[in-house]
Amino acid sequence: MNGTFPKDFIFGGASAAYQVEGATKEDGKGRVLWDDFLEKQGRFSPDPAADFYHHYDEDLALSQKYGVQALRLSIAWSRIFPDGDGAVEPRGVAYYHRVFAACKEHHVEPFVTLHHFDTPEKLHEEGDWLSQHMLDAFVDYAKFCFKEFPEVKYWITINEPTSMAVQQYTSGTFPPAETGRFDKTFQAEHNQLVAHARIVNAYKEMNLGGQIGIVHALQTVYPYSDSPADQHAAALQDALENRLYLDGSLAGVYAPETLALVQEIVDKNDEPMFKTTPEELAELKLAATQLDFVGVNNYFSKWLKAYAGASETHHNGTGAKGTSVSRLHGIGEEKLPEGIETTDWDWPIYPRGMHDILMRIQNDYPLTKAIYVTENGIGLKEELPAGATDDTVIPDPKRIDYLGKYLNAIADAIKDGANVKGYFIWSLQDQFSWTNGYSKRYGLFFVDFPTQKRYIKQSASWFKQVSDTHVIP
Ligand code: BGP
Repeated sequence: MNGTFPKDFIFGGASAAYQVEGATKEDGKGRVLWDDFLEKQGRFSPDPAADFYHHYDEDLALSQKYGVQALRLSIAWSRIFPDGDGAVEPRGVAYYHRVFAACKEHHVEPFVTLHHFDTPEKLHEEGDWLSQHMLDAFVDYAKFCFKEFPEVKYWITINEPTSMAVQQYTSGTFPPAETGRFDKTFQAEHNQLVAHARIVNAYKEMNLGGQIGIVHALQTVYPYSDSPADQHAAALQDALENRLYLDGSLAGVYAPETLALVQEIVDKNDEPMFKTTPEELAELKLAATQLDFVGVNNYFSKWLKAYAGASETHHNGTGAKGTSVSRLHGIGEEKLPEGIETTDWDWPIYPRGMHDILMRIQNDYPLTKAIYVTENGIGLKEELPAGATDDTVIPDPKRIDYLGKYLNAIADAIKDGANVKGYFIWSLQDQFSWTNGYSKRYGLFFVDFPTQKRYIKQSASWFKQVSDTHVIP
């Protein structure tokens, strides 16, 4: 315990436009893939979320007060281009200028994601990441942002290409909610990497002096046992969720062993392999040499057991502990070894997995210049105590315990040679969760959604101490 961090290590908070802004119908914002999907599902609405659209100044003031030195936030593409391309909505552009000005005023450095799961509806209907028009429109939107917002010095192209593709086409928890389509999953993964590479290469040509990176969801995958069959299942799951992306974005080339694992998955599911062109592969290669940093989102790890049956998944989106199921045909079955604690949403708490993924990037992807942990945190069921006043502090000892363990794992990785430059807690304030709604709270700041009042959690003061001292208490 008592890990320490280098003096220039940044402590930040993280968010995403659709999860915090609310105001989804305000100031000409265009519709996105989620609007219809959530309306039809009828479980929860993206409005008001944390109403960051109107409360950004308050949240940035709290950030400054509680040692949050940087904020990871995303631009809602459809606030700027309501249809994805074509006419610009000036009110959306003006809003982000106001947000970045407030960041400056409160000494909070913005790290800005261009795509965080919120494809404009028209482009989604054309096939989302499977459509070449989507790729072109995304590159144009990115270049527009680079020119329009010189106040931003840290850009992130895409948030979690893997989890977007897997949830859209394998587990079906994201729109268009298809299941078991590994061919589409891999094609969408590759296409996102191509779009990412084009943007990195364009940004470097524009010579704007800032930095650009990508953010990956990286669940460390371990075999359930030492048996060769379980080890192979882990390798297949790792190829699906981690390896293809890491290769494509950090090495700039898909290793033959990675492609063999992907081929095995699609063959076993009678589906075609994803397609590439020589031009795309050259773009990936160039981008990997120019990338400034990689963001790692790590919350949990997975254990894989061999499995020969049909694909079967159940997403625990309510916090009913023990209900998650993931068995994928041609890959394997997730099974938790004895003794590993989980959250109410069945996410295994395993700080060692954070250490291992950071070391893997450092050791296996030598082109990587810097690593940021761009998301980590714990979702909890939390309530405002009856009779709460403005000064009420929400106790969250479980979060402090989780953060302490994961930060220690990061400090250990730094000691072992990983070039980790910063940590962003998911999340800055309580937010709307894509598949879990409003009951899974992650924030340092509690948001009472009906009144939009903010309350401090105990973890915020703890976080300030870590940020001020760079030592884990
Ligand atoms: C990441 C996403 C975030 C956020 C987080 C927590 O995958 O980038 O947008 O949602 O996970 O996930 P959840 O809200 O499902 O608990």
